[in-house]
Amino acid sequence: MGQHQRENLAPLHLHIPEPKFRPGDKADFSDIIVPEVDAIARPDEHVAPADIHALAYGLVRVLDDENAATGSWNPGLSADTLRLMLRKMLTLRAFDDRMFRAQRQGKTSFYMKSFGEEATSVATTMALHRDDMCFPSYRQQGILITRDYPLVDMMNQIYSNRGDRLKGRQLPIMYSAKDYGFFSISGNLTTQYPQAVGWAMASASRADTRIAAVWCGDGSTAEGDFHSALTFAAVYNAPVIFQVVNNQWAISSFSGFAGSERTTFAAKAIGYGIAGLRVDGNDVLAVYAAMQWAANRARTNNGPTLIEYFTYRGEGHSTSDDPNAYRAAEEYALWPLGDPVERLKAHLIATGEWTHEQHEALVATLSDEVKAKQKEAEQNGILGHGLHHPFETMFEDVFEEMPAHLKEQCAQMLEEQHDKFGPEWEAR
Ligand SMILES: Cc1ncc(C[n+]2csc(CCOP(=O)(O)OP(=O)(O)O)c2C)c(N)n1
Ligand SMILES: [Mg+2]
Repeated sequence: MGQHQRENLAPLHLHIPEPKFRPGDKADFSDIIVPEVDAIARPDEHVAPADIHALAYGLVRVLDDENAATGSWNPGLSADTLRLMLRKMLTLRAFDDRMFRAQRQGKTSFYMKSFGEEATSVATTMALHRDDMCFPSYRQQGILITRDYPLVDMMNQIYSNRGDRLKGRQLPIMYSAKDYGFFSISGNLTTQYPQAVGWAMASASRADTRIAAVWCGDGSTAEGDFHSALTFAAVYNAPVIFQVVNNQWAISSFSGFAGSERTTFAAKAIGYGIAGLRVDGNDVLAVYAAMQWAANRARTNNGPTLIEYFTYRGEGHSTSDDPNAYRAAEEYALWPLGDPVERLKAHLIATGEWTHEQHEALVATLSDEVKAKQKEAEQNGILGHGLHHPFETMFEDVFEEMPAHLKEQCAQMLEEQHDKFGPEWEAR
């Protein structure tokens, strides 16, 4: 009973979002509208944001139901480029599988896969220039793989071993690679959004030619940082591309808690007066085309774009999660937009540029390659086996000259280690 209730008025109540399907239910996605390819044709890259509101509610597609590439958004990529895209996505899948298993084997404490979302990191990176700056979330390892970052270095970071370029200072998978245009991943959701805008504004204020691209999840759009970033970018017309990987879930919360029952994520662009595109995130060609369109706009001072990739998180949130506890089984198999790798494969086979045999052979080769890299990385150590950066390095790299109080603390730590583990530990 409310404290201030008037008898002649209906009591107020809140709406609490509830996902449509729970464990034990059979998922039914028949209410998801998948428009025809080219339902809205590709507009000129210099179009005013106010003239393309419909694109924020539509779904940019290139691969049709038979996996033929059609329509005005078709980026017309060569078969070689498409095979490279396929290779990168398969490498990512092989890498994810090995590292997930490594966590289960106790070789690391944590891992996050990107199964089902591979197009949103691989195809987007291929549409950018190599020197454009990426501000990823934790599920865009595909950027590093696409930019040929060494897999062994990624694994060293996951194992926090003595080869880890980040010296064990970051949670596994939170890479940082400045020389690859890959900003340090932060566990604090959406902090990368204002950082990307700041970087893009700096690039423009220096009359540079590089642009910034930033990724976050559907759930992350509920963070204040998302909105202040969009405001800054709109005000200053910053050369930045905002991407929302709408994989339907934020750990165990479905996208409704971030507002998906009310509008699309792409439509948030409209309120800020910037361009917004909603894209089939499992269609590599549509993802590439959207990023290319947005990048061309940003590069020609036509301002920021917000792209929503409509996709599905095929597996658990992380190795610490079990989606069987909160969502219906087989949701991924029933997802109406299919699987990004399977669709590209089918497209290449249909156009005579690929065969099932070639595909199987490539999957096997990549699996062997990743396994070999894993062996190499494990020479540098795995979790709990002692081969990590020396403890004293945790005090380094903050101050140019280590202040006296840190020197003292470091010495005290070494002394305590000595007392606890003795000379054996020191000899390592
Ligand atoms: C500021 C902040 N709040 C909460 C968390 C805990 N958290 C980590 S991941 C996550 C879900 C994010 O979901 P989404 O943005 O959809 O990305 P996805 O995991 O689906 O890729 C949450 C709530 C966090 N890391 N940081
Ligand atoms: Mg999500």
